[in-house]
Amino acid sequence: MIKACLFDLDGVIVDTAKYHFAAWKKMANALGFDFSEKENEQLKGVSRMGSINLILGWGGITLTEEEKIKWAAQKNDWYLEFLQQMDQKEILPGALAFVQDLQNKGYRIALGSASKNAVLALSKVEMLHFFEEIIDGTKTTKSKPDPQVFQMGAAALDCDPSECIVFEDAESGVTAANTGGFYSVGMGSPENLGHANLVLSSLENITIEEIIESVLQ
Ligand code: B16
Ligand code: MG
Repeated sequence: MIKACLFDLDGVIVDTAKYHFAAWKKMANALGFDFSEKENEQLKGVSRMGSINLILGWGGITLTEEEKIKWAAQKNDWYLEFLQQMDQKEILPGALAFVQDLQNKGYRIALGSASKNAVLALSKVEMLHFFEEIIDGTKTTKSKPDPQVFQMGAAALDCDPSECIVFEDAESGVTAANTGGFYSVGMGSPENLGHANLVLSSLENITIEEIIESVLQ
């Protein structure tokens, strides 16, 4: 029996990827190089320090650990400037109504995100109150595809992974869910999310009952 839904944040509830991209681009440009939107796709679900390592690799730049920490903090300041301007318009299509419906029906709801800014982003779009538990980058020690973030979410809700559905837009996030024994719904394209139990392009025009029927079969 499904009791809970665990949601990734960026790419599932809100589209913060465009702000991460803009802030990382600013850093790359300041260091004298650029990277593409296609390369940016690879950063989805990747932690802050994991992201800077990938980006510096694309620019062929070597920095000391101390310099990396300084640039990652600068990127985060730029990212926070974008976050401050966010409002409910940034919620991805269907996400608000879907989560509201889950709450009305008594499902447990938690967040499982790599971001250390998850609480702020959820507050800006006025969705923080829906989430009973928030497991984010301030609490985890292992990155997706490790299932830790979702295992912690399930444990906090006192549910078994087999009673939870994970909603994820990143390939590594779907792998994390599957490895942890969760049902998985990939948000995006079957091209890279084909390993999910179900792939959806958005949370619009779909009910939790339809999703459960599909993932359980
Ligand atoms: P922060 P998610 C992830 O969010 C983003 O997809 C990824 O691009 C970002 O680097 C990561 O959070 C860390 O974010 O710098 O705010 O701690 O998809 O796991 O909700
Ligand atoms: Mg994501």
